[in-house]
Amino acid sequence: MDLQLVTDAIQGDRRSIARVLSSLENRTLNLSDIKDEFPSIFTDSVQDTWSSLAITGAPGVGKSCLIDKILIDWSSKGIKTALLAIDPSSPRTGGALLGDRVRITAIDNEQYKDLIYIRSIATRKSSGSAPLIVSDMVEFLSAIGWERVIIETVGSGQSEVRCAAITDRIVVVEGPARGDGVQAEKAGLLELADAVIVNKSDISGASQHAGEIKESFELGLGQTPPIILTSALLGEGIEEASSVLLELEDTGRSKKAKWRERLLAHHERKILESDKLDEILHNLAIGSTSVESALKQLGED
Ligand SMILES: Nc1nc2c(ncn2[C@@H]2O[C@H](COP(=O)(O)OP(=O)(O)O)[C@@H](O)[C@H]2O)c(=O)[nH]1
Ligand SMILES: [Mg+2]
Repeated sequence: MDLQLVTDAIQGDRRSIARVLSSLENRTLNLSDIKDEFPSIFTDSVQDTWSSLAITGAPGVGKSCLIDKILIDWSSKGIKTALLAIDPSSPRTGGALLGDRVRITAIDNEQYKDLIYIRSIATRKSSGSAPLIVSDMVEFLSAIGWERVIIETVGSGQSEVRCAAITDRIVVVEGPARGDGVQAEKAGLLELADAVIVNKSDISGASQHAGEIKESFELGLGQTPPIILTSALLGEGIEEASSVLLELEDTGRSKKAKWRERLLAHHERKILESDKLDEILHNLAIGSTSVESALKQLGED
């Protein structure tokens, strides 16, 4: 491990932070090794609030625009916030990142730029378990002084849901109603939500959709979390959204669902990062072992 690099990152050098995050991403550096060398930065201080928040929802609902407004609000309050934008599809230099650069204007503000760190992650590139790579990055950023870490992720696909579940809180962003109500697939994500934001309130159907979501919580998803209407475009509801999110409580309701996802993420990492994986896959392929015994062998680490 490049001790100087990690030291520089801890001291706040942006390029070193980026390089450490890249090393965590491509698994040339393990968070556990950083912990061994620099145990003092990983104090488990008793927190009375969250340190990581996932903002998740379908592409185009306005997550990046909302996050931009929230970053501006939080940095005006002096809160240091890092954003990890997870883009499952595009390579690092692809269009999505450039698009997000346009949407995230907060970073261009001289007054706030020291309080904001933005990085996008193309999870498809990573060989390991995406949720836990993101989890390592979040833990590192928190340890080096980023008070709040936001993860922007598309809320579909198991890996993306799991990336959200590694955070302390989850916010689901929705758009106006499209006439299909709240479907089962969406209900699975809403089950994890500590708050729901219905964005694009400047377009008709937003408050109707907020009502549908509220109803679906009342009809079975359990305790209703805060449901906030916003327009990132017009700046409406942003103040409420940023202050609700800042103080967001852990909905007891979502605890078990989150732990289920985290457990699966750890299980996946255990399999994907096992030294024996290659050999076991070979044995499975030639039919010399069974899935049952493969799992048993993988569980022995
Ligand atoms: N009408 C309207 N459009 C919005 C609003 N928020 C974002 N948009 C637009 O929706 C599109 C997608 O926004 P973006 O933040 O990139 O969505 P993301 O994919 O969820 O991150 C962009 O063209 C935005 O200008 C809003 O509150 N109202
Ligand atoms: Mg986005």
